[in-house]
This record gives sequence, structure tokens and C-alpha cells, in this order.
Amino acid sequence: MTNDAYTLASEAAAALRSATGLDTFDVALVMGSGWVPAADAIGETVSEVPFTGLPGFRAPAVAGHGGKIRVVRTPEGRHALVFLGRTHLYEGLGVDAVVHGVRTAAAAGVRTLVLTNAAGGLRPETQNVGDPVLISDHINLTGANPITGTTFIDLTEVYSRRLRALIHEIDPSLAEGVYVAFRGPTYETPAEIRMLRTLGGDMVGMSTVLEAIAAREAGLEVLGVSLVTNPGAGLSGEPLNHEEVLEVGRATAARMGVLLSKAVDRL
Ligand code: 8IG
Repeated sequence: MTNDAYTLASEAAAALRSATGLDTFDVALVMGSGWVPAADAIGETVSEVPFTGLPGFRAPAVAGHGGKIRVVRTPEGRHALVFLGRTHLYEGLGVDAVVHGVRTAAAAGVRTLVLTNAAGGLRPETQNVGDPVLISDHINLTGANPITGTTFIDLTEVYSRRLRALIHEIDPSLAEGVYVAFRGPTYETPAEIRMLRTLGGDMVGMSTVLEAIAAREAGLEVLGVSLVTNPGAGLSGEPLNHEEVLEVGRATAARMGVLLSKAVDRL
């Protein structure tokens, strides 16, 4: 931590309040690649603020990762901050940049955070491409941590059991799994995928874990959902590419949209 990172998040929250005319927000959702097409289902857009207009935000580097905060009014009248795009550690901007959106949401009054991502599946025996999986826990292999110093944060229940139970009421068929994060931007080698299976991982990606840690530091309740868009390297015989991620996102947008829209008013 640097104190500056938290100050910058307060400044971004103030800018967000003045850009939207709203004083506080109830929930934030970070839309990973593959999830942006589902964002339209969450509710009515009341305003959109480009990242470039807010202190500490950068336009994301990757096609399909958006680049703005959309303020959405849910059917029950809650206000959601929908992050269309996120910063990844592999962009080289540092860990504070990766969690800036989460800290800004917390400073803007948000108490509940929904983290979505696209991920490689480590269990093709039981997972299908296009399946959403609730994140039950994570393994942080990024080598990074958003917290510096002697703040010892409990991570016994990063991904809220209460929120997972609510989602299971909406869709009892959803599997749960352990999400493993690497820094990227390379995908894994087949040997690394075999290692992750042995370690107890179920999905692998390049996001989410640092944001979840920053959220727990800020006292937010966290829900995480992965969209499995490819089997991990070496599990299918096919090479991996980013275009298939976006394609699976487009193909599953309706299902993910229904899930998020039902979830957002119950969290
Ligand atoms: I989508 O197979 C997506 N993101 N590290 N490995 C890693 N990240 C991913 C993968 C994957 N698929």
C-alpha cells in the first residue's frame, strides 16, 4: 500500500459522484472479457463515465475489455457501478492500478462487489465451455499483493458463502470452483496446467484475485463468477486464442445477463 492509492480512490469516487449526480452506490460489478455483452441486462443505464475522465484510471489495453463505468439502475431501484473493462497486472501498470476500480467503488459507498472473468477450465471432465462457475476460493500465483505493510487480512472466506447461497437459489445447477491466477499475459504450458490440477485449481485466469483481496481489505462482500471459455492448455489439443473468449461471451451473453440481473437485486 501507499497512502496515495487510497487518496486517489477517494478522488475518483468524488469525481464519479459529481459526474453522475449520485451520492452513493449499492453494488459494483466488474465485467471481465466475455461478460461485457451481458452488461445490458442488468438494468437501465443512467450515465456512463469514461475511465479517462476519472483520476487514476487508464483505458484498458485489450480489445473486448471496454473502458468505462456505466451507472445502472436495477429493476428494484438500486444503483450499480458496472465496470466495462479492468486493468490487469500484465499491463505493467502495477498492482495499485489493478485494484483502483475496487477501491474507488468502496470509496463511493459500495458494500457488495461482483467480480466476473473469463477463464480456462482445469476440469474438462465436468466443465463445458460456456459454463459459468461460482468462485469458492482462490490461489494467488501472481506473485503480487495489493496490500503492503503489517495489515494482516483474513482470507478464510474471500468469496461470500452467503452470496453463493443466494446465487444457488437462482440457479441450483451452478458449479463452484477454485480460481487460480497467474500474472499472464502468456497462457500456461501444459505442464503448468497439470500442476494446477494437482494443486486443487478448477479455473485459471489472469485477474480477480488481487481485486478480491483489495475488496476484503475494504470490507466489501465479494461474489466471483468465472465463465469457462477454453480448456486449459494441453487439455484439448487445440491452441488458445483470445478471439474464442469473446465468441463464447457473445454466445452466452443472454444466459449471463439473466443470471446477473436476477442476482443484482438480491445481493
Ligand atoms: I479466457 O487458459 C482465459 N483466460 N491464465 N489461462 C489463463 N488465463 C485465461 C485462460 C487460460 N483462458
